[in-house]
Parts: sequence; C-alpha cells; structure tokens
Amino acid sequence: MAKLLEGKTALILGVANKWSLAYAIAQAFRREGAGLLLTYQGERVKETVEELGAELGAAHVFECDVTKEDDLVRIADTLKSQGRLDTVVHSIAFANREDLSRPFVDTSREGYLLAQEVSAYSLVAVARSTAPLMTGGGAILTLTYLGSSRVVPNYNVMGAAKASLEAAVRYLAHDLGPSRIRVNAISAGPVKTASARGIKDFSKVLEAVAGHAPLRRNVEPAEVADAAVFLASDLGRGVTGDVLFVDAGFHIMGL
Ligand code: NAD
Ligand code: IMJ
Repeated sequence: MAKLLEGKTALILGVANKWSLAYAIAQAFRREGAGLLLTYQGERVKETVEELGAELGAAHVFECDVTKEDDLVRIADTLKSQGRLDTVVHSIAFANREDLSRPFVDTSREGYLLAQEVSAYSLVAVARSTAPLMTGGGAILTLTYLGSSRVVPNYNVMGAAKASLEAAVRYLAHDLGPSRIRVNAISAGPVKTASARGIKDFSKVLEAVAGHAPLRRNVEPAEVADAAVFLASDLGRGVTGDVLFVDAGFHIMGL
C-alpha cells in the first residue's frame, strides 16, 4: 500500500520519552513517509528527545514551552523559511499533582488556570502560530480523555481542562475550515505513560477498562498513533471538529 503521509511535514509537540503518545505518533508518521519536526519542554528531556529525533530522522528538534508565546513565534519563524507545514500534533497536558488526588472542590484558582493554560489554551496558541504555515491546507490533532465529559475519580481539574480543549477543537475547526485546515481530537483510553505514572489507583483504572470495554483490553500507543495517521492523511479529509475515541470501545458503556 502507498504510504499515507508521503510528502507531508508534521510538527509534533509533546515527546518527553519513548513512552509518550507523541512518540508513538511520530513513529507511525515516519512509517507513512512524513517528514518530522519535534519539540520538547525544558533541558531535562532535551537529550532524550534529541536522541529519539535522530532515530526518527527528524529534520529539527526545537525547545518549546507552550506557555511562552516567544517559543511558538520562534518556531513559526524558523519554519516559514523552510516551506509548508501539513500537520500539527498537540500532545500536551499539565496540572499540579496535588490537584489530581485531593477533592476537585478544593482546586485553587491558580491550579485551575495552570491546567487550562497548558492543556487547553495552548492548542489555540499553537493553531494561531502554525496555521499560516499550512498553505496547502492541513490537519491539527490533539489528545483528550473521557474525563472531559464523565467523572473519572482523581482526573478532577484535568477533566475541566479537557472539556475546554474539546470545545476549542470545535471553534478552531470552524475558524480554520475555510483555509482547509481540519482540527480533531483523539480520545485515548488509559495508557501507562509518564503522565499516568504515580497517579493514584492507575492500575485499577487499567483493570476496570480491560474488564468492561467491548474489546476486553486496554489500548496500545500504536493504535492511537494509527488513528492519528488516518486523521492527518487524506483519508480523513471529510472529518473536522470531532473527537475520535480510541479506547477499545470503553466510552459506549453505560454499565
Ligand atoms: P507524556 O507525559 O509523555 O506527555 C505529556 C507531554 O506534555 C510531555 O512531553 C511534556 O513535556 C508536555 N508538556 C507539559 N507541559 C508543557 C509545556 N508547558 N510546554 C510544552 N510541553 C509541555 O504523557 P502522554 O500520556 O503521552 O500525554 C500526551 C497527551 O495524551 C496529553 O494531552 C494527555 O492528556 C493525553 N492522554 C493521555 C492518556 C494516558 O492515559 N496516558 C489518555 C488520554 C489522553
Ligand atoms: C491522570 C490523573 C488522574 C486520573 C487519570 C489520569 N486517568 C488517566 C490519566 C484515569 C487515564 C492520564 N491522563 C489522561 C492525563 O491527561 C494526565 C495528565 C496529567 C498527569 C500529570 C501527572 C504528573 C503531574 N501533573 C500531571 N498533569 C497532567 O505532576
């Protein structure tokens, strides 16, 4: 079969290590012939992400903290001189750890706004800085979770941030549609990444999903990544503003 992303260039934000969903997406995009540009947050993961980028043949690895408008502008300026961008993957979330264990009602104003800024507003900032580079149309993807619309114990402030992220997907899809830029989210089932490690009762969440999901198992990062390939490719050309669940069917269950 012909490669699905041949000739396309993708900017992928959110690789921290080899367990990151963004890394699985980068691998699948590479397999399908895309040129890759990666970003990482902070010196702490610089070396790891540069190594992963080299393995994947990434053309560039940029530092990018999505709370810093300057970082986004700098990347857009660098890319402007190098031609078109076709796809952007936003795979970023952050909340204070204490807000993911104590009662939601105790969330501070500061903690709520931090989660919103990093996990939801950043999609708007990324879309604004990269859309002008998608001169031939394009696809923007983000990662979300069922906790946006159902109560999942401990997800708390991240649930509110993901609800906001999913609404942003719809409003961005409306704004950018006339420029032939599609905007979608993938709602992934639980996966043991760095963002899941240390979360209270996470193994119980994995067990509950495997026990109740129609497919009677958890999802693998590669399955999330293949859905991202679909949405980024021409096969997804009629889909925008949507949330595609890649969760072994768990979200359809009422009991
Ligand atoms: P991860 O920890 O590998 O990825 C999170 C990324 O966010 C990291 O690369 C981190 O550096 C980045 N990040 C945090 N703050 C940032 C900032 N200010 N600027 C730039 N980058 C920043 O974990 P993951 O599970 O791969 O998470 C990726 C996405 O997938 C997140 O949006 C998460 O909510 C979503 N998701 C994860 C799961 C899961 O169970 N792991 C399920 C559904 C959705
Ligand atoms: C996170 C917290 C509580 C329950 C959770 C999760 N469940 C799942 C996750 C059930 C699947 C993982 N997830 C979907 C996330 O979006 C995680 C976001 C996150 C994780 C951390 C951990 C470390 C930290 N801050 C974080 N901020 C966001 O300090």
